[in-house]
Amino acid sequence: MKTQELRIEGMTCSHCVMSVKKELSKLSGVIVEDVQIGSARIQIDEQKVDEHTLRNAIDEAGYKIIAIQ
Ligand code: 9UX
Repeated sequence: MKTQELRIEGMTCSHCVMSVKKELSKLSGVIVEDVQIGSARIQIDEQKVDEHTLRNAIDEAGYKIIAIQ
């Protein structure tokens, strides 16, 4: 497992936080550690999850990843 920090554009309220949490939680191989307005800290299983998967999930929630660290 590897910790990743996502910078997310378009989140402005606590409901956005809930949506992002929910979407990331659906992914097999992701443990959501913390989500705040504009960012998410997760742990990923690199065998199961890549950058593309994360970007798709956040798109699905209606937001956009602007950086992955
Ligand atoms: Mo809050 Mo977020 O009303 O897209 S859900 S701004």
